[in-house]
Amino acid sequence: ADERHALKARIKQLLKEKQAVLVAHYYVDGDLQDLAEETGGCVSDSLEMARFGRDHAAQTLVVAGVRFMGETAKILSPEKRILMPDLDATCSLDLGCPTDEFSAFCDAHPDRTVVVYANTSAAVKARADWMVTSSIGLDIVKHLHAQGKKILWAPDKHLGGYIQKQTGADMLLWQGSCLVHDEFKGVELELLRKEYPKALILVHPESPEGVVAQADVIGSTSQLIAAVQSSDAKEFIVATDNGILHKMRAAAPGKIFIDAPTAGNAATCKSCAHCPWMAMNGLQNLLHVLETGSNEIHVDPAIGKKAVVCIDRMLDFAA
Ligand code: CIZ
Ligand code: SF4
Repeated sequence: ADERHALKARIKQLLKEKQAVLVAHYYVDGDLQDLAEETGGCVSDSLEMARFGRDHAAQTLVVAGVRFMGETAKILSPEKRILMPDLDATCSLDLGCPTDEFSAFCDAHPDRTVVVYANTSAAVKARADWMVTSSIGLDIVKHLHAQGKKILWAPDKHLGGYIQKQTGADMLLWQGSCLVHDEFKGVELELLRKEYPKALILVHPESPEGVVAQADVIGSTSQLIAAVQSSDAKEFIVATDNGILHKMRAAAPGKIFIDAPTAGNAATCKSCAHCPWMAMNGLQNLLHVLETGSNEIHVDPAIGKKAVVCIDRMLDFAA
C-alpha cells in the first residue's frame, strides 16, 4: 500500500511537470481511474475520452486504455503527443477486423453506408463513413435508417444484432465479438437472477443476445453507471468488464454489485469478466512512460486524415 501510494504521488508530480493529462477508461485498474480523476484528467467511456483529449489544452495525453483509444486520440489531435502505458494493449474486436479483409467486404457492398464501432484500427476507420460508440450507435443507425440507408456494420456482431433489432434497419454484420462480453452466459444468468430476485440486471450490448434479453438496462459503460446512480435498487448484476465496478461502488456506496456469470459455475468465475488488454495498464508502466516519454502512438497522417472524417461525423451528431 505504501509503495502504491509513493508511485501515485510520483505520477502526479510528473503529470504536472510534463504538463500532461491522464485519460483513463472505466475498465482499467481502479488506481489509474482515481489518478485521472484526482489530476483533472478524465475517466470515462471511449466517446468521452476522445472528446476530452481533443478539447484539453495539454499537449501530451496519456491514454490508459487499449490501442484504438490512443489512435483515436491521435487522429483527433495529430499535433499532440499521445502516450500509452503498453502499446500491446489491443482488443479482440480490432484484431478480428483486419484492414484488407474489411476493405474487400466494403468493396463487395458499395451500396451500403459503412458504420464501424470505435473498437477498430485507424485504417479500418479510414474506410468507414461513420464511427460510433456503444453510447450513440443506436441513435446514429436510427438516423441513417430513417434516411433509407442500408448499412454495413463492423465489427461486433452482438452490438450490431442488438441495434438491428431495435431499429429494424437493413444491416449486414461483420462477425466479430469481444472476448470478455462474449463469455457471459444466458442460462447461468437466469439461475443467478433466482438467487437475487430483486437485483437490477445491467448489460452492455456487446453481450450475447440471450444475456441482453434478460437486461433491465442495456447501455454503454457511462449509461450503466448513470442507471446505478438513478435507480432505487440495492443490488445489481453487472454484465460488462468488472473494471467498471470501481466507479459503480464510488457512485453508489453501500449497494451490492455482482459480476454476471461467465461460465458454468458462477462461483468459480469471480474474475473472468476482465479484459486482459485493459489489465496491461498499471502504475508501474504508467510511471515509466511519464519518466521516459516512450510508447508514443503514431498514426500514418494520410490514414489519420481519412479516419478523422467518420469520427467528426459522430462528434457533430452527438453535439
Ligand atoms: O468494451 C469496450 O471496449 C468499450 C465499452 C468501449 C467504450 O466504448 O467505452
Ligand atoms: Fe475490446 Fe472487449 Fe477489451 Fe473492450 S473489453 S477492449 S471490446 S476485448
